[in-house]
Amino acid sequence: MSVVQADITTLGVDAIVNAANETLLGGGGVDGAIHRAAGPGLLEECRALGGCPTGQARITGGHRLPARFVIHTVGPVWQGGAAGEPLLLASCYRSALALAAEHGLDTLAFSAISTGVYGYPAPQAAVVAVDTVSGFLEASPLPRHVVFCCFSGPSADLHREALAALAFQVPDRAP
Ligand code: AR6
Repeated sequence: MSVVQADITTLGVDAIVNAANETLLGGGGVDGAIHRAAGPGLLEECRALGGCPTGQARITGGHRLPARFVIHTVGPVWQGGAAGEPLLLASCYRSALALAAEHGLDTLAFSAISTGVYGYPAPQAAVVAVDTVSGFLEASPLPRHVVFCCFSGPSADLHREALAALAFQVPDRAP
């Protein structure tokens, strides 16, 4: 796992993960940037998918992006934290990782799902992201590399801190 501060539409990875909405028909934020960079073929492919429930993920081609695929996931809208948001956010990461593994993908870059328009507090979201990805990678050979692609410096710092905190966790298995 690594952290980069970048525009996710510039990354030449196997797949980038989009923070979409349930319609999968585009929007603002990273979703808008991905659709603009990918071109109209992406919207056409998304239309055929018929939407995606919160916490799940769908895969499309990358069209004009340097990434070969886009995995679209729908994060929870933050409602205070007692409406299942952490479980739904973790499910987004796991669903995207499972699709990447199914498609034999090596390198996957995540945007910080739900932390923009959907209002999920960025520090808590970074911990869910890093812990969930770490747990998945322990049990699965693919993907081999996961990049947390952060748009801002503070977001990148939060993901680096969450990664550093992993190193201090006591393993829950007996040696
Ligand atoms: N590259 C990487 N990260 C980005 C980029 C980019 N080009 N642009 C924004 N971010 P958001 P959400 C970061 O709002 O909260 C859309 O309208 C941004 O700084 O894009 O899951 C959808 O259609 C933030 O940290 O997604 C939905 O309706 C993170 O991406 C809704 O917004 C996510 O912010 C989804 O909201």
